[in-house]
Amino acid sequence: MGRFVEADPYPYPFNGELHPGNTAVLVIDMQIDFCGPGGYVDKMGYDLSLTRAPIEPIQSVLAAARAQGYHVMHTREGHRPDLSDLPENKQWRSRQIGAGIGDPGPCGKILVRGEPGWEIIPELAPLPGEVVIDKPGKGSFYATDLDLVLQRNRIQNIILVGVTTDVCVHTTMRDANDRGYECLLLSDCTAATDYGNHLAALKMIKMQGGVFGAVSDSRSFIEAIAP
Ligand code: C5J
Repeated sequence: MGRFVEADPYPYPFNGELHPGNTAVLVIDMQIDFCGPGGYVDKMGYDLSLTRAPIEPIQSVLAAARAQGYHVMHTREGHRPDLSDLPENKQWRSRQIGAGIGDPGPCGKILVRGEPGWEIIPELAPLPGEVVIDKPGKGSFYATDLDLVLQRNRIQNIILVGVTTDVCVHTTMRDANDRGYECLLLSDCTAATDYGNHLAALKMIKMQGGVFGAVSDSRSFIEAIAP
């Protein structure tokens, strides 16, 4: 008798082994730069209501997960203050849309570690003792020790929430899947800067019998982990 989350295209996880000892909720990039006024996404002119929509559902998931003793980990996208880890082409492209990474903005230098915009939003602030991974790229494994931390904690299942569905969340999910982690994305706990991209990203996961894992929502996950 395993424990499963109602999910699409299969009940998650595949083996029914869902418990606090082997499962982490990974909160991706819920930073002011992605969902706060004056941050990177706002400077690019995208609709902040899209990237703010997951805040409440994530709060509910974290409360339930923490109450049951599940691991909760967070990531922050950002570059060193001297920008020595910022690829020239990434900076160039961001400047084309008026939100140059490393350039000054209303929330300090955009996507730079230590600046106000780089902070995780207060509504989802990590609790003391929760792992926070600083990443220079879109994926959470690239140039970080996330894999080491997951291995040391014997994590097999990753529950993905955060922003953006089509960029950092998807890149992380694809990479995690290749590394053998069993992945679940909670659709109402993620968002993209374009709603069509959000839907397309969800669809991609569910192809081929769940090519990158499965998709569910906050309510189903909370129900499944209830004692
Ligand atoms: C982006 C992210 N979209 N966290 N970053 O640049 O998805």
